[in-house]
Amino acid sequence: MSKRLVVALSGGVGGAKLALGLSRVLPAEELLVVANTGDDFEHLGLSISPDVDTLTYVLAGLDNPVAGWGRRDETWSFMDSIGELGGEGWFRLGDRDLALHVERTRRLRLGQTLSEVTSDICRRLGIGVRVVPMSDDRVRTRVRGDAGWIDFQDYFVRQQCRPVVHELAFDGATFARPQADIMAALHSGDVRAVIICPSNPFISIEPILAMSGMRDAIKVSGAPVVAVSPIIGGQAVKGPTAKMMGELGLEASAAGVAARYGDLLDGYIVDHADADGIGTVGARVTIAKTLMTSLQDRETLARVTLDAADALASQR
Ligand code: FO1
Repeated sequence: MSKRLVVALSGGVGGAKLALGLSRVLPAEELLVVANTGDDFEHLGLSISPDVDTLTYVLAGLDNPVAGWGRRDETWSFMDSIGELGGEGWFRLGDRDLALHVERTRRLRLGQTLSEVTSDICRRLGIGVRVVPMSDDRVRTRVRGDAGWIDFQDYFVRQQCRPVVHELAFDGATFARPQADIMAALHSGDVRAVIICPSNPFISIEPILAMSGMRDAIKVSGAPVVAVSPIIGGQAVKGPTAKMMGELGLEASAAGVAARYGDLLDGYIVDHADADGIGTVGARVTIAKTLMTSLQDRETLARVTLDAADALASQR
């Protein structure tokens, strides 16, 4: 039985782009996307899972192509009214998006797990690929700024990433159990590749890797681990990656991200803009166009990443 399952780790908008590319070049049953849940929070009495929802909307073709998060064709009546009533309007919930949060919250309160709810919602939205929250246990990314510890969405959305980041913490990660389907896949012996999508390594990928047993399971899978750099030309395509790296005293570069992943990486896909400075990272470097603006870009980068993994596997 040749190794046929691709396990992708994803968070945020950049990760979802590559996940879409992978979903278009692989049969649905050969792709499992692990969604970061460190960005989750309770807001307006609702359980919000932004990275799960971004993946869901992108894979269902329902995403807002401008923002990258939330749904297209949105209306904002709920937000208008919440403002009138003195409620919190800083975290924008469109009327269609709101239905997902309300329904998920209802089911969670009935005792369903986040992965059960996610699986049913993906099925109802016609998604064949498995979108699996990294854990059904609570993990929360927290940021220590000058004013002390704050919740992730407060940092990222309410304060628009302005606070200087002195430290990050993933509350609950050491106790959280990686979701069972993920661990079963990684222990199946059938994994073709583990792909780390071009997400912010700190806020989207590290919460996944911080869970006890996750790094070991990736190693035990025997699959080549290939990451796509989220930095192009020393800048993040979107979001605070470069700013955060500088504030955490790390080199805000493609090489800096590879160093952060350490010996986990076998392959690393780097943009042409960073080819010269990449030097000798511990992984085999492939130079490619990593900026994804078109659907074709997403598919091409997915193929490049899979080819890099297959080349590594053939040398094993
Ligand atoms: N990001 C923003 O910058 N502003 C928002 O108002 C906002 C609302 C929002 C609603 C639902 C959702 O699933 C995501 C949303 N995001 C918003 C994005 C979200 O904060 C980030 O995508 C992740 O948490 C980090 O990648």
